[in-house]
Amino acid sequence: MDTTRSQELFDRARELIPGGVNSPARSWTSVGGTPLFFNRAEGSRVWDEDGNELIDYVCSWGPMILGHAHPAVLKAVQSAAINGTSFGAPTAAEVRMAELVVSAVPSIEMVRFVSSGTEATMSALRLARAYTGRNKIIKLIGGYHGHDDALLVSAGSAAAGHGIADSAGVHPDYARDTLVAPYNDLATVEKLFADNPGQIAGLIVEPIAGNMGVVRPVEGFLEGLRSTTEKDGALLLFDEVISGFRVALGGAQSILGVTPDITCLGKIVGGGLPVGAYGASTEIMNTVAPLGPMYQAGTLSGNPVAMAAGITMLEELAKPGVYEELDRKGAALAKGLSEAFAEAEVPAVVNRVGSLLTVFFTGDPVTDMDSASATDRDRFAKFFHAILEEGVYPPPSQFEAWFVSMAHTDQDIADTIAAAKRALARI
Ligand code: KE4
Repeated sequence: MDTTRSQELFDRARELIPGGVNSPARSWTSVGGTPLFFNRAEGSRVWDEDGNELIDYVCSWGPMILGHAHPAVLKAVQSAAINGTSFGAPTAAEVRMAELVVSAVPSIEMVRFVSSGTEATMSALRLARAYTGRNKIIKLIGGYHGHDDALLVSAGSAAAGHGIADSAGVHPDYARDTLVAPYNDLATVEKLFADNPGQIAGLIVEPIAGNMGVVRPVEGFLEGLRSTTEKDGALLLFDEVISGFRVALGGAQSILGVTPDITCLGKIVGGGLPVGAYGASTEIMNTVAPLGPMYQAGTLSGNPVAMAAGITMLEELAKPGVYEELDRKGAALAKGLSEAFAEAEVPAVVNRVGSLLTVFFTGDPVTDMDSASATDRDRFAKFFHAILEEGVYPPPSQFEAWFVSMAHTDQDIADTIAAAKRALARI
């Protein structure tokens, strides 16, 4: 692949922007090489500055569940933008968006929009502390919830790939109140509650983990978190920034049958524009300013252009058959990849939930950060570059999810599997 233009841009970008990127997940640090600079995307395809066309499984790390540049989303954005891009005043679009979120997500009776997933989880934590009057929180090792200080402890995603699980600059007093347990380890969570009775404000968890790569909750794990938090008077927070509107319109909570106290949303909810959200019962949300003592604000929160994208996205996703189709395509891709690895006699597992999946190079199950970290990450890096050369763009990191969209055709899936076979032959 000719990547001359990307290289030139990367050289210049690195003089101006730390690592040449505005988010470490894009830096390819864990797979090596020069990140491709994209300039166009449509449906399941992305094009880089050197004209290379790729089948995309990053999909902007999740938002592009309808495929890139969806005509209805673009039309809604354009129609909104010509009326002005931001007023700093309430709009009808925010009401419509709130109606869609409240009607879709079981735990949400009232919602506040912000501009990123990080803002959503940061605000949700503050809300849990404000509502309970307690200071400690629990998160799971390998859970990534954005870059809020209290949550950059044993984090996943690029924080794990970069070995900065505990980021520099986080005040030790702040991190001290963040307790951690391995994902899927209910006994350790219960011990943390026993050792800190009446002191935990909330436990935040990705109900389907996406930032260790995809890891499912084991039978009874989420139910155990629900009953343990309830018993202690702590809140249960579901970080559904990835799983929200991804695995079902109501998110993981609607298919796994466990209802949290607070839900955090992002990615898909903004249709590719900057939107995050946190929601809960009216009783809990009455704590939020201007109603209550917990302050949270934002110049561009509920931005009308972003709301237009989100409204169109959610209305499209509410149409019948969408999630069955996403699951069918996810299953076809996972099956084909597994067969390709078996044929090449390469030990690999594919963890999948719906249209979310991750390939791990290991012969053992991957159920938490330890087992995810123990997989063959060198082979992942080699496979990444080899399949890229074959025209397929998976996430440039082991600790991320592959995202399948409504725009990925059966032919795309077949081409991806064929590309994987050729890639395996190369490595
Ligand atoms: P943002 O602030 O990046 O919008 O959302 C933070 C966040 C919160 N919760 C979960 C479960 C998340 O996955 C994320 C962000 N995900 C990463 C990668 N998995 C986004 C990619 C990036 O950091 O550039």
